[in-house]
Amino acid sequence: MDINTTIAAISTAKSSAGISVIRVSGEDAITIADRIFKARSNTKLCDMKGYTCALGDIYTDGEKIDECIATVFRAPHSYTGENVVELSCHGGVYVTARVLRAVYDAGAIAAQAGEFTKRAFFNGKLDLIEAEAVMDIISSRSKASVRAALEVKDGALSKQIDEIKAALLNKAAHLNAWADYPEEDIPEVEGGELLSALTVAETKLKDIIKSYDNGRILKDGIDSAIVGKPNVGKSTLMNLLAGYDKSIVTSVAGTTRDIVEESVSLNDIILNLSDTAGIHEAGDEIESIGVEKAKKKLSSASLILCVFDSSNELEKDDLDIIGSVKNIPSIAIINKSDLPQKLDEEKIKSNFKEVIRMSAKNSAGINDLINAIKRVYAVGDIDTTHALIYNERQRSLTIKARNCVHDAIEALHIGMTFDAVTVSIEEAINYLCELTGERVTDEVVDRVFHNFCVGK
Ligand SMILES: Nc1nc2c(ncn2[C@@H]2O[C@H](COP(=O)(O)OP(=O)(O)OP(=O)(O)O)[C@@H](O)[C@H]2O)c(=O)[nH]1
Ligand SMILES: [Mg+2]
Repeated sequence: MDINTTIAAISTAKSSAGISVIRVSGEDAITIADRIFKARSNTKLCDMKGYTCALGDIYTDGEKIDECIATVFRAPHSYTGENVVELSCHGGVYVTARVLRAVYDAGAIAAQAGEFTKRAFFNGKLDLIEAEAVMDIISSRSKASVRAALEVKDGALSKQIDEIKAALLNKAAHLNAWADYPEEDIPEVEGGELLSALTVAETKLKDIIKSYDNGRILKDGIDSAIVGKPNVGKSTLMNLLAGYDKSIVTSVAGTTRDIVEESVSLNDIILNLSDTAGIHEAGDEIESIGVEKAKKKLSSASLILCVFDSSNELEKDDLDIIGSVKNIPSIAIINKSDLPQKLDEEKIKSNFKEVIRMSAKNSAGINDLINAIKRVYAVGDIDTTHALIYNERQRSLTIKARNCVHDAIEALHIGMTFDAVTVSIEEAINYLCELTGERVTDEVVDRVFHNFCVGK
């Protein structure tokens, strides 16, 4: 990436819309925009202050191609930290592409995927964790995950990491000074104090590592299988949660043969649902393949929505299914509550922590189900104002840093020299610097921005 160039890209979705934004960033952004933009007030963009805008038209070869609003941002007060002009033009796919072409012809070059955010990183506007959060905000599918990603973007996680790093740096500096300059009047390193500082750092790192599971739940959702014997209403439940007819529903037992998948967002939680074939002694080959697939899904899912038909008595197939979900987080759904009830619920209640009654056909009981899922996964307890780590890169570096702090604590415990302790603390600091991007290779930076879209 050549940071001296001026780049441009369409920053909004490439489809017909009310407006589209073309973002131009780099030292020459304002000069380039002035070559094609004529303000109705005749003001030149280069004479405008940052955070101001003008209404005008875009011209190419003397031909007016669109009217637009140009907003000027002056370095360093912009998203990238560079001069930026955002041209908000009409959102037609063709007209937007023409305006972008005009910007290229005036001297800008095409931005790479994630290049605006990459420049923001190189210009110190964001650290690597905050840059990753930008992508998380864009890809968020639930209110809670946006909230959590915004916290990270605003620096909540970086602040915690910086605090841990500062405490470790403080100790490493003291240890080094004390070892390297014995003739100076440097106060002796006190083992107890060092140990307690390291223990605090380790606890904080452990808490951050623990937040990963919550981060994954909020971001990627919970893999959930809808299981039960045939005809209990699994597909009806699937359709209710999906909000449309995803699965085929009939009164014939054995309707669903294959796995039907859909990802749904319910308030603060995302469920990656799999509707499965009714589990029982299958009559034909096709059905038995479906039943095998259902059993496999049952054993791999993170959450089981186990459906029972309350208008019928409990049968052996139901009991077998109850037996196979024993060690998996499960919710018993006693369906068809609108019909005369024949099911003895006691057997179910004694096997499930969460039992809810619903009528999937009449959309009754869905809130009880959502609340039960939240209780099973303690989603309501996830503190989205407390920074969560979201990805493997962050998790593995935090674990490595924590292991080094742990090694330092062990070294102290077994009475090793302070030199050995210092080495482990410095290693932990290096991992934390890599986490925030202070010390990081180009390869890592490229990997982080690899998944970004063009225009961001
Ligand atoms: N009265 C009533 N009928 C329901 C309810 N839920 C589902 N049904 C009916 O039960 C029948 C079976 O529903 P499905 O959703 O296809 O059941 P399934 O468990 O997916 O069945 P298979 O795919 O065959 O295993 C259909 O006729 C549904 O309309 C309910 O809450 N109340
Ligand atoms: Mg079905």
